[in-house]
Amino acid sequence: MTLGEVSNAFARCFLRISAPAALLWVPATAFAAGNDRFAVAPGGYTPMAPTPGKGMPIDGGTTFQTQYSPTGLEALWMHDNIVMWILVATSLFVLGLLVYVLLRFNSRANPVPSKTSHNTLLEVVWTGIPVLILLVVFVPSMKLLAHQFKTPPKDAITIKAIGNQWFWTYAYPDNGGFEVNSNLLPDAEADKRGEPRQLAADNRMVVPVGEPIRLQTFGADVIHSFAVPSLWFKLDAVPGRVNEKMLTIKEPGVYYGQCSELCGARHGYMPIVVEALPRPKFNAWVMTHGGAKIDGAPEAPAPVAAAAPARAPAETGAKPA
Ligand SMILES: [Cu+2]
Repeated sequence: MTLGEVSNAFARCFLRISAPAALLWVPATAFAAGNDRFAVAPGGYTPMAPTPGKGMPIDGGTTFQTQYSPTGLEALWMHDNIVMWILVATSLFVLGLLVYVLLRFNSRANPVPSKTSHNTLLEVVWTGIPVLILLVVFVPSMKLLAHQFKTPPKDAITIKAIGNQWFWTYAYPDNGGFEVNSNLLPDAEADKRGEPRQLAADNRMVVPVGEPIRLQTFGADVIHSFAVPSLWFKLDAVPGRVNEKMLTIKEPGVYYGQCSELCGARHGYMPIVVEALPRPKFNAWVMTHGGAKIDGAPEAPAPVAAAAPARAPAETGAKPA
């Protein structure tokens, strides 16, 4: 860890020390109630312009990206307020001991070494204190793990991210089953659209904001990994198995990530772009695809057995007007 990272983490610690974890953990909100769930914003879909610095790496950045998911906030809080303090204190303590030993027990200062080989009290202390430290880390870790792998509610929307060599496919089984292929945008095109180079994609994974999403990952050929740092989300996409994790995004926005498992020659060129939109706008995007339907919307009633087909004008002898 560089000095910059340590000082950055300290700065964040002071900013956030007063915020208890309980306040940062926001349970996945329920769906937009009633008609909002099925509302379709007028005007179709226009890709959202990214906010500079949000959901993407920043120049000179040395630490975690700002988080936009409940688990991300919880994990970052734990890092800043628990793990980082323990890490710094332990490092300084060990460094202090080393310096003390170097100065106090070198051959000049201490020509006749002690022959002590056991000290029961010391041994109990240096075993007991690390155990206590591990317990302090264990409790919030397990809570975080449980939150990260909480089962999504039954009516959560399912979205599949399929890793291919070397692009992503996003499937929407609850929305009629359409699929979207997502390929890297060339640098010039990314510049033109005001998106970060090497991270922009031609088609995005569009999702509803503030709702639990059942995100499933698959590998079509080799192992890939679906990872978006600003959402604290990383899940391997493995051939022959389904991995699943709940994702809730707190704010509308464009969030960038990359495949995070070495998957071959163009591993570095399969970015992930998640665009979180309010429900009506998400529905509008869904409806731009052929055969799409809004998830949870009642199926159209089956057509009633058709009456005898009308006879063609030629058969009835009628003349067209
Ligand atoms: Cu990959």
